[in-house]
Amino acid sequence: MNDEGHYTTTQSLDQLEQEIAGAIQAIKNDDSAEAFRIKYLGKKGLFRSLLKSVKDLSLEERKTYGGKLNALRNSTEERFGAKPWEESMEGGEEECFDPTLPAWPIPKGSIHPLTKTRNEIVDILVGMGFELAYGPDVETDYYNFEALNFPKHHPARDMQDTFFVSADVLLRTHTSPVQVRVMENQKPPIRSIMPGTVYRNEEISARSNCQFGQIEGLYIDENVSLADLKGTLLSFSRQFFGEDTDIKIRPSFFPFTEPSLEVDVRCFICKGSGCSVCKQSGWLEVLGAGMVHPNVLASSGIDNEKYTGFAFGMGIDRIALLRYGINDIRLFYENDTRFLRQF
Ligand code: 2U9
Repeated sequence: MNDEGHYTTTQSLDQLEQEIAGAIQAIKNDDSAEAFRIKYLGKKGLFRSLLKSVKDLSLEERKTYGGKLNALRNSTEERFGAKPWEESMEGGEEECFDPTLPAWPIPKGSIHPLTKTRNEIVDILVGMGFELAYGPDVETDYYNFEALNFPKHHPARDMQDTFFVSADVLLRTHTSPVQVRVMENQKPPIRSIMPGTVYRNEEISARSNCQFGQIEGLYIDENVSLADLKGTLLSFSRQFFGEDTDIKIRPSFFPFTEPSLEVDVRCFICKGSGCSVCKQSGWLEVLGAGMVHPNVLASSGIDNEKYTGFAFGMGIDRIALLRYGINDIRLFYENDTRFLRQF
């Protein structure tokens, strides 16, 4: 039996009215609205076919049944035309707000591997009693070279290595000028560390960049000895690279320290047996250090008869490369989130 068969009596139209009310309430979007329209109000819809059959009824029935059917069709058109389903939508189906849905994940940033490495180094050194000091990236020749005992024609002063702003102004090539400023402004004992960016006019490659992060430390007091330096570096290396770390000290040269030395740590990847990170040597070169040159103390107004000091420096980028087993330093500066997301 088709639908019309159900609604051929005046009483059954009450039932139809209820059915229609429920069907309008169930409309949620444009597709279900169109389905409703076709079913009830369309050319081949229920009202059309019911109204067609009215002509076959008796005069009395036509009046009662026909009148009621017409009224129901009009009220249905009116209620459908008011589009009550749109009230629960804001600007269409796509924007319909359902507070029960799980929220979109909020993209989270992460700490940059260079920042992470720097923070870990700083935390260890601060824990050992060093205080932080900062200074300008744009320096004068005096603070970057002269006060640090660089002879007038030292190759590091060359245009090839240094970015000059003018004959006397340059981008610092190390963080040591900050230590000079600290020495000028403080009396010993001085225990300071200086993290910061330095600039060198070098060809950019997987191994070196024209800017990188550095941390230097300086300790000046009476009776500071090479043994204090060795103890400090061993303690730092064990805290940073692991408590079973061995260090190896080799002689070196820097204009601002005498004697100067370089420190290797036992490769923390292969534990000394040889791997690609340590180039089969079993050792990794991680920092430079030395006893502050008496000329450097004197030029910043510190009595070099009474005081001695040690200094050390390390490149943050190089340590981060080793630590995370990365083979190209440029990755740190490209800000590719596929790389950064891993830290
Ligand atoms: C003052 C006196 C002495 C700081 C030092 C080094 C040795 C050193 C390098 C490590 C890798 C630079 O980033 S790197 O290329 N640094 O080897 N730095 S001693 O000596 C100072 C600093 C300030 C007044």
